[in-house]
Amino acid sequence: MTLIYVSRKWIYVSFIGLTLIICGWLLFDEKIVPTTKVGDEVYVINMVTGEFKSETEDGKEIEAYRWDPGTIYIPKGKNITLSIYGVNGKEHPFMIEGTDIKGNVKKGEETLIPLRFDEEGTYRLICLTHPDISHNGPMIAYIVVD
Ligand SMILES: [Cu+2]
Repeated sequence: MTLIYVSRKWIYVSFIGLTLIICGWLLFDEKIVPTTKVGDEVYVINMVTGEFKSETEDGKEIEAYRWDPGTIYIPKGKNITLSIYGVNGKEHPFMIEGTDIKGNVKKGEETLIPLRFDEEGTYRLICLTHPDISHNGPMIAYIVVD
């Protein structure tokens, strides 16, 4: 009789313990998925690195690396994430004019850049390897904030 009572008690304790573990796991699991949070918008702008290639009439090969799209629009004071996926070109170290933002985009890798501009204007995203025509550019994108 005593033995049966103890095992029942043990079953209840185990059941409650297991329920707590499952609930805890579900709560923890929800916390590590930030995009499911209600009211917390995640605004991502996607960009890739591209390349234009051509040949002149005298047989000279010309090329220009590009950020694609070349112009993006961001509302003033809004937190966004700029995602840049490296497709063409081995790597593109970059800076955003008028900010401290610097980084690098490598082939086959996604670079995520958190952005927020509190002042209106046009900010240039410049590849430091391909900044102008003489360096296989201009690899410049325009970030329009309004
Ligand atoms: Cu580049």
